[in-house]
Amino acid sequence: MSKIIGKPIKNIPWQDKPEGYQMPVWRYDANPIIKRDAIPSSNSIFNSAVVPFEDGFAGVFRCDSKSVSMDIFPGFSKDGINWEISHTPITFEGDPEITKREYRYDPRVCFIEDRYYITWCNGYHGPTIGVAYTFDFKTFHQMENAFLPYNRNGVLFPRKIGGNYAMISRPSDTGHTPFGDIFYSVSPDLTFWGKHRYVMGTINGDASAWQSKKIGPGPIPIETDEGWLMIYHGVINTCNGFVYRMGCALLDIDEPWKVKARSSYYILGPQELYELTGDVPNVTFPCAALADSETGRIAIYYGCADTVTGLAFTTVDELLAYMKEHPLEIK
Ligand code: BMA
Repeated sequence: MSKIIGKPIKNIPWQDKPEGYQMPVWRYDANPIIKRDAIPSSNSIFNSAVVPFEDGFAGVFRCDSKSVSMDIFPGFSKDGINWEISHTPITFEGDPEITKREYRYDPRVCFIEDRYYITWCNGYHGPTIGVAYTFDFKTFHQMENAFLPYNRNGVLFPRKIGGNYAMISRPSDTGHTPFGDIFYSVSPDLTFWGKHRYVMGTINGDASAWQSKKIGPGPIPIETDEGWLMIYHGVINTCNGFVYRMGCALLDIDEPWKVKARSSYYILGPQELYELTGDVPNVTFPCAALADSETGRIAIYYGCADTVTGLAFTTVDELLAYMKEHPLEIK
């Protein structure tokens, strides 16, 4: 048994693995948990992030509007499954140069020390990584953008590493980026970021073709006694466009740019109708994972076909065993 390091989450949403199920990640049987029109203005609600909060859960949700603008909205839940999402987007306090909104999407939420940090893909003359914090999911304070454009998918680590805050991200271009690798950066103050290190990239050839076009970080990495468990997205380009699946890797605990293990097989991909069809077909895009240190249970929240939000389950042992069973050679 491997151990998740962190607080227990007694009320983590959970269903047991169906009898005889072959894959290491299984879906909630009443997916999708959030429908596209869950708030009056929304065209779609997907790629969203949740964390334990008070005696339940809070989250930041990507709700694209019926004008198909992208913004992020706070929400609360008692059980992590039924969500009350605000009908108005987050407004940020901070330097007006930084808080003025172009677009906001694909949020992540990370509790560090005493507050909840939010990172997201923030329009600032091109996509970059927005950073903000909140204590209560009511008042939000925006900080400087972490990087120069262009970057999407900035994901914080839940504690300082080697004395610094740490983030993994995926540098990109202005469009639908036909490339993408994962990099690691550190900061003493969550404002100035540097010491950028390459973590891992795409895999060419048939060793792991599902991640041949681009990869990018997903949920906040999960601390375990074997290293940081990283769930990420991997993309292949097909004659019908990009297909987004999920994979997992294990990063060194003190030097997380060093990859200790990575699975050649994906852990979940578009197979159910709500993942195969929607505004952007064939997308399963993880943005959050709850991890219970007492039981090793993990609940993954993921966007389905850029339209609705799904929930899936696994355990730390399932993912570590899967990486051993289907290893990718680390170069
Ligand atoms: C990425 C982001 C995600 C989206 C995905 C598939 O580049 O825009 O928000 O889920 O494409 O469309």
